[in-house]
Amino acid sequence: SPLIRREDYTAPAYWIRSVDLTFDLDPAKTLVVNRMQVERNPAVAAQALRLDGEELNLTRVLVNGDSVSFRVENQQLVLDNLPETPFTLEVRTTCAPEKNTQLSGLYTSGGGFFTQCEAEGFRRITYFLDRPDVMATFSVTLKADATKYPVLLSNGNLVEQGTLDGGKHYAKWVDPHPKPSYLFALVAANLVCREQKIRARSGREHLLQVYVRAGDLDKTEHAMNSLIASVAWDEARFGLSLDLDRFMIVAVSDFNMGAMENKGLNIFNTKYVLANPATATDADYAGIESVVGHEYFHNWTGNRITCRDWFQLSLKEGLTVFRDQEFSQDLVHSPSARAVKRIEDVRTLRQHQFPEDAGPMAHPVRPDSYVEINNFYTATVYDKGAEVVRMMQTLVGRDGFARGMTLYFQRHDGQAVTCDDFAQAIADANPGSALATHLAIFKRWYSQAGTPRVQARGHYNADARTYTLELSQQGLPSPGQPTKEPWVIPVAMGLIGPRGEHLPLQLVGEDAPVGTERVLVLHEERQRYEFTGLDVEPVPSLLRGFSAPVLLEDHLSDADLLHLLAHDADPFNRWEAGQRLALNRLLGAIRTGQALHLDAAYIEAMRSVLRHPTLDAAFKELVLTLPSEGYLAEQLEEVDPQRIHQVREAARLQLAQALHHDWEWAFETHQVRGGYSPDPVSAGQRALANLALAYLCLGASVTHDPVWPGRTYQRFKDATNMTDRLGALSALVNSHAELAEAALQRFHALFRDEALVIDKWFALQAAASEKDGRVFARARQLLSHPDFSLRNPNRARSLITALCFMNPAAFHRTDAAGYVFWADRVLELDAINPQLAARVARAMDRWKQLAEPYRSAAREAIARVAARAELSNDVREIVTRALA
Ligand code: B3K
Ligand code: ZN
Repeated sequence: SPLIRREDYTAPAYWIRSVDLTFDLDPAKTLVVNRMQVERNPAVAAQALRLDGEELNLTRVLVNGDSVSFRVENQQLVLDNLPETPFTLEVRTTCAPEKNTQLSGLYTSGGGFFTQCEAEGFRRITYFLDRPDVMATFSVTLKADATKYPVLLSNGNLVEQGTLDGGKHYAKWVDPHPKPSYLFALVAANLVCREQKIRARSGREHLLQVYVRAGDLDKTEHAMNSLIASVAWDEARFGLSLDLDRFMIVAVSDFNMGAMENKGLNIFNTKYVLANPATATDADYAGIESVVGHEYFHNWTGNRITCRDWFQLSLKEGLTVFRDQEFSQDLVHSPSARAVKRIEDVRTLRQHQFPEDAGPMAHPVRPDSYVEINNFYTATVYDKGAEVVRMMQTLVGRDGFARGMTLYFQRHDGQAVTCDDFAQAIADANPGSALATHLAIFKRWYSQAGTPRVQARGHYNADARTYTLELSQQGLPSPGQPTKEPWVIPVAMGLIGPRGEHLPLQLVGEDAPVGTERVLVLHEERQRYEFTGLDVEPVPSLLRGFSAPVLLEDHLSDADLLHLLAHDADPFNRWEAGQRLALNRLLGAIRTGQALHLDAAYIEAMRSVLRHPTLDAAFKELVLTLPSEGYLAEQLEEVDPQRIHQVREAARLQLAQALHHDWEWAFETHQVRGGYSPDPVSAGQRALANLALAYLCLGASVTHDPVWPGRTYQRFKDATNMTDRLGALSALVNSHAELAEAALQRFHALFRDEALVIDKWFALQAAASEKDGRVFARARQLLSHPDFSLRNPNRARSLITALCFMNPAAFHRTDAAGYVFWADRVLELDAINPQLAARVARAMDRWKQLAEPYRSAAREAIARVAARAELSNDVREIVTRALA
């Protein structure tokens, strides 16, 4: 299957201006009548019309009502000798939704019909120019059995509905906004909805609806509230209002990813809609808020302005992730709660995007080539893409960025554009800004893969009262990119004095200090900054708020880090200092092979954060959580996952023991009374109480004192919300307490009918802290549990992703059984759902980093998958790159 290259882009030879679709819906055989208004694109040389199609049965082709000759070539429908003037093309096809296990195109789930078209699923519904730069207005008529499928939905406005013969009914929907085919959607199912009318600032009324299965209506309040908040936020922050009378969200339980921003008809994985206190955790509530926001924000960034081609994917995804991150931050009011969200986002970036950017799948934010576009919905395109947008905002300021967005919409509303167009608009709205000045260099963030390394060295000259900071940058080779040029790197920074004071920042040549925080813009390989007027030697606080997605080597000592942990005004860097202190200790023990001993200075620093009178509980929980095994692995040249696990577990145990009384205190003092609310303050208290409980149970696993496991089991039984119940269960399971088995059984019995909770039950067991191979053995057994299935993506992920991605010590075994498990699942899944199989395949991305015997065994497992003849393009691309 061929490599598609960005530089080969050409405009389409034809435009499709409008589409009229009629669906006669039947699970075994759905008839699709597709009438298109087509015209030649005069800007392109005359040529045949080639419409994309996949797994379709073609029954008829008419041009202006007459049958014509046609051929099907490489799955495309090819038509020659077409009229010079605009014409009507009618194509009739059938497809089999119930056989569509890939969940791309039109498929059935829980007895209803649903669609997923991005990126190239529309061609599995009908023949079309299935590319994002072809935008058409859609009118859609759905016909289906009235009893089985009482709800019939598509994009836009409902213009007609009625009954038909044979127990059927129909509905006709018209979407006034031209859109690319990837934004098409339909739903035909037995659903109920929560609805709410809202009045926008403009005075326009909108109907908001959340559709779910009949038993789930009591789990839709939070999604609706999140949607209402999203509409208000986009108006307030960017002046963007809803452009439709009706906006619908539909939940479906079989779905390949989180959700999809189809125009006016967002289709969601149930995981990102359904929540009530009994079934959903605080993290679930937060996830729903950000995904509802994300899909809603796509209405402007993605739908009104879309991508010219799929290489520009980050144009909509990076920007929309940035917008949903800002939305969640703006919903909370304290600066520290904002910082907590930022820390979580950075943790995700480092956990997923940094390894991606250092491995065989490394690619620029705007990729240069792909085999299967679905493989490029990546952490790089999404999360690094969001960081690129965030850096633009840092360089032009918040108001400047809002001006840039306004210009972007003035210039490009209704168009399919490129990442260059976006960056140009932000820069043009901010002439004289660092972004405008260095735009060409800045855009290397779109073209160069890999995480830049930034070195910082400071020198204090007491006689001259100056502090010299030298910053340099370097990029390592990545696939297809042996050398790198400098990036534009905004470094937000401050200088902290010996008493914890924030020193005024005045560079040599400036008349006066410019506050106590500023942004240095590194755009050359090496730059020096000389700060003046300093009577004391400062500790630098660099890259505040993680102002650029880089690896910083600042050569700070332990004493410097302890100082920042105690005094930095920037909460992100305060957290970072705590993580660095832990990293230094853990990496030291991992590298030398010596036993870990956490020193008194570190323990005391952790104690004073935990006991701090004013810091937020949520922030404390983040500081007291050690860097993950995956993050530790990324810091090492050669990775022994068992050694990492051993050392990290030793550190956890020492924190459990040394801070025993502090954990007891933390648990007792962070109980949330009253009804459940997912607000950040109560969520933070629950998070800290649950962390305390985990440490208390861990401590008890060596003392054999039954008190805390007993209290934890009681709390598990009495819990009135899922966060506390799952927290207690997790504390028991992860400390291998005797009561864990009883609790697991009870949990399953309580929630046997709640699919999303049963997913948690599988995931908790598969991601549990490994001990003597028991967790792996359990995970393998769970494959044959009656509730397990590879056909439902959430369920498949609950076991496989939890084991292969989230549990390195259970997965990487000296007997290679984890890799055998992985290869078997990838091959099984590939026959059902290649997109999902390719995701799972990426668990082996970093195999070259592994020490022996893991490395050879991993290579063998990947080679076994690659050797399979009937592999999908999706999986083949991943394993080929891994072996390259
Ligand atoms: N745009 C969709 C992702 C589609 C993935 C296709 N494999 C969801 C989102 O990013 O909002
Ligand atoms: Zn998106």
